[in-house]
Amino acid sequence: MALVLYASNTNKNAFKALVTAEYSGVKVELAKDFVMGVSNKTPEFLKKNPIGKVPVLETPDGPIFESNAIARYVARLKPDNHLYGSSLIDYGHIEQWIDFSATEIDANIGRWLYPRFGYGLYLPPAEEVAITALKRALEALNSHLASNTYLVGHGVTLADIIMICNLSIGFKAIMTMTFTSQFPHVERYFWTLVNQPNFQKILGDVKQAESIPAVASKKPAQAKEPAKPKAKEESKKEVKKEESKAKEVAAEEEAPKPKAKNPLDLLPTSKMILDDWKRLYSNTKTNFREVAIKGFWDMYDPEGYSLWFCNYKYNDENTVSFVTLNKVSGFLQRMDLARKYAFGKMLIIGSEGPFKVKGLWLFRGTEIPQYVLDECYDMELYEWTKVDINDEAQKERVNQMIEDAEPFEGESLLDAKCFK
Ligand SMILES: N[C@@H](CCC(=O)N[C@@H](CS)C(=O)NCC(=O)O)C(=O)O
Repeated sequence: MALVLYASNTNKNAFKALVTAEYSGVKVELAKDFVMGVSNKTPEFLKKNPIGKVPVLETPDGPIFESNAIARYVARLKPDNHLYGSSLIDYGHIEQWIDFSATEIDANIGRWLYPRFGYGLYLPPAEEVAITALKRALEALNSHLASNTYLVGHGVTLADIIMICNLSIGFKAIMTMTFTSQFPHVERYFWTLVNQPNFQKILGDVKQAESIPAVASKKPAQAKEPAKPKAKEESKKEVKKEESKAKEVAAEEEAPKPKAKNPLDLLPTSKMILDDWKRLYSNTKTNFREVAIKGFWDMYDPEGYSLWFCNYKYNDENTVSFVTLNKVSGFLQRMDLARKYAFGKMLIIGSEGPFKVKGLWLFRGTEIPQYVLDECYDMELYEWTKVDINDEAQKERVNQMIEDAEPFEGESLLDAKCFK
């Protein structure tokens, strides 16, 4: 008889046990009629897991909660299961990677993703810390996978199952190709395993996130009023609300929504055509000041566009040239979402570290577009100052940045990158 697992059919934590069951020839099935947010709040369920979270596995000897513990139990149902390796040291390494996956990968993906989904407070510096920690973990994983097909030994183990399930929510919901391409061995490992029949059967076709989800809501949490006894109608409404919230949670990743028009497309028409400027910039090879810079100011429309200086907040960390250059390239890649509405120049300044990173950006609209601030996390890493075009000194600084003038503010340039 199959063991019953309480969870929705999109829950990556439940997938751990289900994939393990596939590899082990054990029967585990999802509880029928389970509704996330409702079924797991009943007194009956709370006896199985007092915290009311899923997954929970019902066994002949009682329930088990915590997805990794459940997956371990399922693996152990098969004696001498190859998922646990073939030696004590394999076992040690499998447990090592399971813990690494939980604490370094899953936790940091969650700290990045869930506040954006509105589960928890969204704080840009906290997000930055989570992304840095996740990158550190993925770099370590990437190095290991540079010379290993699997985490341990020469076949799939429980460590791979748990790692792939944890990575799956990241790949599906927030880790775009721009992000994961920094970790090519992790990409190869993930796509190879997730397409193995035993994973495919449970996870289905996995599609990588194309963009970083926008922050769901920035409203500060309201102080809760003391609970009042609810009228019958009101509590019915509450149940309905719970149910629809439950459905949202169960969906785990949102279904693609029809694309809303970018608010920048609704702005009054501007006399400045961004593509004309980008073309002029690219095609001007000589007399840059007289042709490109003059052309820029001739076409610049301060009502339809704005200019911004940016200054990296953590320049003292830019001690290694290629790391600094990669950081700026990553920023420009992530700005891809603004290609139709922006032009930028980024200067990496100095002949030796720490290098200064300063830039100039032209944005459609008189403010920095809100969706760029929300969706490109690098924006937080810079101080932004609006250019006062009535100030000749600031205008001259704009000119120097557009033309990569050297020396810039008394220093040579390590590099200049253009976003167009
Ligand atoms: N560490 C737990 C995490 C369980 C967990 O966070 N479950 C979520 C769904 S993926 C849940 O039940 N949330 C409902 C709630 O927080 O009430 C595990 O691995 O099983």
